[in-house]
Amino acid sequence: MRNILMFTMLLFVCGNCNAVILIDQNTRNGSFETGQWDPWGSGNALVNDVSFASNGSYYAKLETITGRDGIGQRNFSIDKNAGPIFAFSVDVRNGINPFDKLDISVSGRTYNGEYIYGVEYNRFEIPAEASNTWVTITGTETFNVADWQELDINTLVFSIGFSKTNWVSGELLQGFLDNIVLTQIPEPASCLIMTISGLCVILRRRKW
Ligand SMILES: [Ca+2]
Repeated sequence: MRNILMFTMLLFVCGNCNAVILIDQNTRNGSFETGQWDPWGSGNALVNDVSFASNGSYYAKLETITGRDGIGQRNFSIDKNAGPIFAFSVDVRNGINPFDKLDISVSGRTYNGEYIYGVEYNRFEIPAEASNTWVTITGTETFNVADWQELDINTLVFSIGFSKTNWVSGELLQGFLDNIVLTQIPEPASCLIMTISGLCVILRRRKW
């Protein structure tokens, strides 16, 4: 029984092994609590309202008459050895005239300047309940191995973009973002090797 518990604990630990936080409420202004856009590309406005924010007191308001609006970050310090998988979590809420789509992507360029991006197509329908409450959208972006090897990590960009299908020219659209988290997580294969290695250490110590 004790061995089962240890093995379960090991699996749990390795589920998060070597995960690198790139953006969260304490890192790179993931919750907008500095009251400044930096290092995000600027949107319409940062609003200080603790009664409305999803996390802390500030949230980002994006407002446009051009049909789409977004924010992003670049100039990450990325360790390629930490793996080609990125997990994200974004809190979204609709304004009075809502967007209906949210596109979230991690992209970059090869050393030759070719544009590459994660294999997932992360376009989300913003659910109707986002008009009354914050909705958390999560997912991953994974670069295939060949792309990851060729990626110039200095070009990596994380972007979040609102849009609306059937947008009418001149229509004012509004949406809110808060509590944004981006992590770089190790490949499952690497984790499995670490899990097996850890298990071997346990078994050796117990002389199984
Ligand atoms: Ca916040």
